[in-house]
Amino acid sequence: MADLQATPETRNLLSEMKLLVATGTMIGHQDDLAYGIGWIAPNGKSDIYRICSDYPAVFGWDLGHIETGSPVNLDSVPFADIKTYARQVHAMGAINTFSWHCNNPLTGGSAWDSQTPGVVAGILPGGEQHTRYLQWLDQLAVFFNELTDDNNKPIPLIFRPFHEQTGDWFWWGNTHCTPDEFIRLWQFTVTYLNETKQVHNLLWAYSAADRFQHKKDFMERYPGDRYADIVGFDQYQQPGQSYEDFVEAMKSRISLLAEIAKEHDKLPAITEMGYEQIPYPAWWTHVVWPILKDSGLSYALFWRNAANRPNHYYVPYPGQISEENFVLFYDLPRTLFQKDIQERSLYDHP
Ligand code: BMA
Repeated sequence: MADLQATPETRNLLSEMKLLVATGTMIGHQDDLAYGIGWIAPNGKSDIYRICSDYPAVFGWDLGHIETGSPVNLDSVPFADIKTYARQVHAMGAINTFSWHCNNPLTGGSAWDSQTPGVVAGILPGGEQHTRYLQWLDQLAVFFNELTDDNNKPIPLIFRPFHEQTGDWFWWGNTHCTPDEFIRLWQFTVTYLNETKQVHNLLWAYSAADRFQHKKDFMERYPGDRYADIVGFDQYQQPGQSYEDFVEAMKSRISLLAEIAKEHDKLPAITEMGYEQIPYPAWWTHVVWPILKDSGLSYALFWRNAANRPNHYYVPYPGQISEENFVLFYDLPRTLFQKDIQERSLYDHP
């Protein structure tokens, strides 16, 4: 494990997730409890629940802007609410995963502000923004350490920082730092949170963009087996892309990922996926299921249903054209939702 001092519950989560792969692939949704189409909490709940009377097995949240001290994240979800949701998720035996679209520490711009060179180099030890980066990690550590359950134990979670690093749109992307700088940033972050801040409830997910053709491209910025628990990538069906093309592209990357996961003893996942607006009524059973069914993936996380951005949604809501097909997808024995995993006691340590 990336954290040799991980809590028993965190270790147990990883072992249980590994065992669960034999049963199926968990289905996840970003910001599922926070908002959806036509509602924002507390006036509504889970678009997936509205359709299936069940929740996803994996819930994604984003910590972007926590580093600024802001009370709300980059998509306007209050961090206090994210904590409440994450506790609910844990109480129902499901899994939380956190990404971090953190601002550019040099310019103060967003995660996508990638034009100024040298940002990663600047936050490494010895760099001019290093102290600022430590303050950011301190804020993260407070959040993770405060995320406790009813027995005051830290809630295990998946942390997926610096994602899509094989692309160039974030300031930590592949054309903005060398592989060595990226790897040093990752390793420093793990060590600082684990050892200096005593955060011991994290599984670390190394999550690439769909910009890799060969194992070596994926592995170019991999921080090493000592620094990751989960390996994954993000890929979306693009407008105009044929279904056959998308299924093929996904399958060939998944087979590379499966080899990597096996060789390095890591858990494979699709850390982000989707087809914006799901314009194809049978997308779930005809496109997603062929991709997932023999994949050996732990989970696939579908992106958010933005309440305030019409047309930016990735799972159906009541009335959406793929709603009925999603229920068929839900009913497949090897797509795992909250009710399928609640009895597994993923966190219990005998
Ligand atoms: C992107 C979009 C943005 C959002 C960001 C972080 O894919 O959904 O609207 O701000 O993710 O959640």
